[in-house]
Amino acid sequence: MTIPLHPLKKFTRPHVTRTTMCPGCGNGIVAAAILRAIDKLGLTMDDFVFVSGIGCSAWIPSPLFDADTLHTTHGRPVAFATGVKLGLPEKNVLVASGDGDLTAIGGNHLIHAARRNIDITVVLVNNGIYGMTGGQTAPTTPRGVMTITNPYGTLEPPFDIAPMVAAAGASYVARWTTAHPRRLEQAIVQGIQKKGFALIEAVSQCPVQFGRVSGIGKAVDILKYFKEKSLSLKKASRMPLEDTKGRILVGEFADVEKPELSSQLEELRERLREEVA
Ligand SMILES: Cc1ncc(C[n+]2csc(CCOP(=O)(O)OP(=O)(O)O)c2C)c(N)n1
Ligand code: SF4
Ligand SMILES: [Mg+2]
Repeated sequence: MTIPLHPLKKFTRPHVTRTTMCPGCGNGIVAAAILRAIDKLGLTMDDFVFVSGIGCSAWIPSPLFDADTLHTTHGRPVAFATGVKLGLPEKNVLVASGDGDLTAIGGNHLIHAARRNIDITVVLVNNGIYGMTGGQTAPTTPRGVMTITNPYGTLEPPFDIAPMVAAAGASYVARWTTAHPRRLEQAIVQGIQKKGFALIEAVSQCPVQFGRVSGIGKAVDILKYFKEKSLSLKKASRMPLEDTKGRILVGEFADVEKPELSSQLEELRERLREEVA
């Protein structure tokens, strides 16, 4: 009897048979959404360079994806990805990393890449906490949640990542949760196709740290919570602002055409070459 291979197996390294993720972690849903998006577009792993930082979510592409992957230092994947895109403009450069990595230590890289509108796709896994290092408060941790670094409850308000990156200048921004895997996949398709900076915020579950400290519970409880709390931007726009408080707004926050950095630099190089010829 032949056992059929998983349709996404062609994208993963044959010798990697285990993951670093805990059971119930949302990272598997996000990884599958990325790979299905690539499959849907008819692209291969040779069309991509994947870049990640440090954290549980940074293990999504590396070592699992059978591709060129850069597992970089904490907070720096967007900076590395910028270098890769400028050196290899023909490649799709996709960053997959966590909320702490990309909005705490790496926050300035993120907003400046959005401002520059460089053609990179960022899949940001927002699990509301530093998962890998034991559950410290992240810039995304909701107010009041008791973490090991805020044992009396987090006092600071969290970043609202998707609108923040849209305001910084990104061409494409969407937010979905791991309870919307097909919407997530479609947003990644859009992000890869967009010529410009694309951010897909994947609100995801960390049952081991966030589920425990927030009191929401196990993976299934968090997924149910995401379903209940999600509100589409379309519906929200027809509601009084007060009624949208405490909801997870999902949908597309930006989808615009504007000048992109790597092609502008290429044009500039071409012009200068002509001028000195
Ligand atoms: C310069 C530096 N500072 C701090 C750390 C410790 N560190 C590693 S991962 C991490 C946070 C990861 O959180 P996040 O990006 O949200 O990823 P998650 O584990 O939640 O997926 C921290 C603080 C480090 N590795 N390097
Ligand atoms: S600690 Fe949380 S984010 Fe990290 S692998 Fe486990 S469940 Fe996932
Ligand atoms: Mg995190």
